[in-house]
Amino acid sequence: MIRWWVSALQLTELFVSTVVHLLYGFYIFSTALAGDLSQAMNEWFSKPNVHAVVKEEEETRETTSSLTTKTTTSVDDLPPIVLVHGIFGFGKGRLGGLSYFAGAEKKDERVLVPDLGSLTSIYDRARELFYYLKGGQVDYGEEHSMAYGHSQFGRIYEQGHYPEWDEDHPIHFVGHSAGAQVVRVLQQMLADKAFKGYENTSDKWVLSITSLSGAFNGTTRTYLDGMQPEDWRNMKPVCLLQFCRLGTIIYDWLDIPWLKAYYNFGFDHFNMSWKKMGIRGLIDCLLGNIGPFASGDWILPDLTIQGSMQLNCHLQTFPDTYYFSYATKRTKRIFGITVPSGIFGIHPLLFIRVLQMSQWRHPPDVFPPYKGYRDEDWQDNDGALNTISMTHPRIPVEHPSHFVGHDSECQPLQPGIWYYKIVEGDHILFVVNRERAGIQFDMIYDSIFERCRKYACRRKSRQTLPNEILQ
Ligand SMILES: *[C@@H]1O[C@H](CO)[C@@H](O)[C@H](O)[C@H]1NC(C)=O
Ligand SMILES: *[C@@H]1O[C@H](CO)[C@@H](O)[C@H](O)[C@H]1NC(C)=O
Ligand SMILES: CC(=O)N[C@H]1CO[C@H](CO)[C@@H](O)[C@@H]1O
Repeated sequence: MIRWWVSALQLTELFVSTVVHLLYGFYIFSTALAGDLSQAMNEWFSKPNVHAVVKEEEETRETTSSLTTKTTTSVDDLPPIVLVHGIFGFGKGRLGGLSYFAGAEKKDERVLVPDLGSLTSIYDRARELFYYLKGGQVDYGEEHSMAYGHSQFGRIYEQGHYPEWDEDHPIHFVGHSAGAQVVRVLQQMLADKAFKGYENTSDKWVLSITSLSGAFNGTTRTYLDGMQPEDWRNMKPVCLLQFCRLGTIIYDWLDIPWLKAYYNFGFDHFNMSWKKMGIRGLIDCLLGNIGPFASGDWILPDLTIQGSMQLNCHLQTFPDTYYFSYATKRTKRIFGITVPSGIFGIHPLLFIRVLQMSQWRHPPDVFPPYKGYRDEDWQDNDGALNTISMTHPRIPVEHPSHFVGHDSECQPLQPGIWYYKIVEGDHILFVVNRERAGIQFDMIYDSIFERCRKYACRRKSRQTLPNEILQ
């Protein structure tokens, strides 16, 4: 009787959490869509004689010419700032032109917003990002693609978005959530000279990395959503992520062109469309014999604590790159218990997620992810990631870091150290919907872009170091 009661409870919990998560996803996109629509309306009404669809390139050119009159450097000399999205994210041109970064890309003359697939693994995203910038056909690497059962070659970028990219033309990266880890992996690949035909790559191709709620140490959210703490590459048989898996497989198999142009999970290199694998392949995929979810080459395993540790083992913090990180937190401690900090200014669905994560306990019968793991360390969170994971890379080894209470504390900014701030806010405060963050939105992005522009050229700045370049 008790046993029956328990499983009924578990089922109810599963049902409730599924509904909550679906609504949460829906919430993100609906607020974003609403924001986008109202923006489109504004543009429509404020510029009645301009064609409704203004090409972004034209816009950039306009600002370019107005800028060149003001300053002596032309926009083409500025290092691009590349905004890298996280899980379920998307780049420029998806979802009807919606902006994942809530329009922050308009704050600077030279910003790129690549589209790296919303559920693909961190490794695959990093490979993709390289070719997006350099141009050419994405090469996932022979060894990796054999190991994970996907094609070695992927999408073709006819034209790179920054083909001159090299040590003398380095780039600033800003990553949100998993995007921050993607950039670290890419920098390591550059240092390891991991791109065939590009033997000259080095860590110095990256001028700075700024992380917004970056996923460095993994998140307990993955276990709450269904990854197994004891077997982190696999999901529980019944869980929220299973719905996500089924949905993705069917979406990719149906392969409806306009739908995929609108939104893409990024698994094209797994050949999951009906044309390529037929009914049999679909069944094999659904049964978990083939595909990204079977081999573990997708984003969720990379976001578990164990998966992050495995990635971090190979990732360095480099001495010539500037690192900055904004960790978000929506919890506080009262009488030794971690609880969400207030119910105002947070969406009820996010509130539930924050609460869930603050109550997470590692199952006592399962080996902890690392020696010295404590639940208390992982209770502060922003609804998607644990705050401890976002400040700087910590496991298995801690990287140099410096907590910034006030901006004046990091003068002058040194390369090779992770400067971090802790910001009161939830995980999606700085993406999708600009209105939610209010004035904080502009403050954060303005300071990021300003910092990037101050460190525009490493070579020149080297000569003027140490005291001239301040933030
Ligand atoms: C996927 O299909 C392409 C041809 O469309 C083929 O070259 C490639 O080898 C296939 N990959 C896998 C993993 O089957
Ligand atoms: C690699 O860099 C060296 C100097 O740093 C340069 O002489 C050489 O041409 C570069 N090779 C390629 C393929 O870009
Ligand atoms: C939360 C946290 O920091 N988790 C671990 C990250 O890495 C450090 C260093 O190994 C551990 O001490 C932390 O407990």
